[in-house]
Amino acid sequence: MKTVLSEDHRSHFPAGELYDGALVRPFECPERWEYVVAALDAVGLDDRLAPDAVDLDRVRRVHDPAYVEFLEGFWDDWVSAGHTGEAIPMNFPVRRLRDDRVPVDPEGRLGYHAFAAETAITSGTWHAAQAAAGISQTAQRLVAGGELSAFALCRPPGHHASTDQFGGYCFLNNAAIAADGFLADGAERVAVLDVDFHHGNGTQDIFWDRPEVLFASLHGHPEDAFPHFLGWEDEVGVGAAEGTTRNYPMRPGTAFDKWSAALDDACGHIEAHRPEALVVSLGVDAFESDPISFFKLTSDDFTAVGRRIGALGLPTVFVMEGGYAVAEIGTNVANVLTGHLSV
Ligand code: OKP
Ligand code: ZN
Repeated sequence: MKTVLSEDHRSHFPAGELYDGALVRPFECPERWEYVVAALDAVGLDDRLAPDAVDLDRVRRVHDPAYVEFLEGFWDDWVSAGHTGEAIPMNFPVRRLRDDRVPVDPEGRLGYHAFAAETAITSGTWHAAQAAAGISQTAQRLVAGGELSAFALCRPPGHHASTDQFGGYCFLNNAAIAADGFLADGAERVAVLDVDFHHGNGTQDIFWDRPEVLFASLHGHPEDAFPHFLGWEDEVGVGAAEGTTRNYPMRPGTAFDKWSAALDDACGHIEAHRPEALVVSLGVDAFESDPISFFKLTSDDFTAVGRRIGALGLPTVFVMEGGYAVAEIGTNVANVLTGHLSV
């Protein structure tokens, strides 16, 4: 299995994440990437590939072109307007405010295109977000070209990014871009399995009305966990896509017995969809000592996760999402990938 990666992720690392009433060092930090690379080396997963340049036309099949333009031009506009610090969104077009008008002022445009306030935009954010999307596209191209699997080591992550909003550390939805890439290359059906602790609200939004894409997500119940406002079991998709969204919200303390039963059920739906390829949103924050999550998976459980996904026998792109127990993130990712390869 090849790993697609680049150093460009380093250009996105905000000085602060708004957390507990303070600006703290972001949980989503560059060492995450380094721990993953080291752990892959340790198990001999050392077949590496640099990404091709991002194809923004394909990105615009998944994201609203106006949103892509916002991300591309925002930092210059922000600085031109006299701002000197990082851009943290602080007000949003929520209930009873208008979302049919896009403000002109950069602060307004920032809130218009965001759904949460923990995620800052910096001078290097667009560079890193584009690089991550290019990594995901390159991994997808490898698998579309006949490789059995590939790992897109993306940073920043992507599954919270919707058609036109950033948040939850995500800007471009790398997994959705890969899934859509298979369709653009001629596949009729594809599946996205999201095992990150958090609900993949962005991916769900992007494929909500697209029957070709099955989206299944295992996550902390929205009553208890970020992103709080999507991810209930009764969200199943709309119109011809009804039944192609499957949510498995689970409660604090959930361990592998319950979690793996949900995974089995999700895998059943994936098989029934008969996809030509699978994209896995690979967050490892379901880990027992993740600092911002509440599931209880062990490092060994992640090997079993990889084996279960491997049993599907599908061409698979793994796309890196979350995981904030930094010292263990590498082992947990490597365990999923070696488990997958062992099948
Ligand atoms: C991104 B990914 C916890 C606040 C949560 C944002 C978490 C984003 C997770 N008290 N803040 O899905 O791993
Ligand atoms: Zn997560």
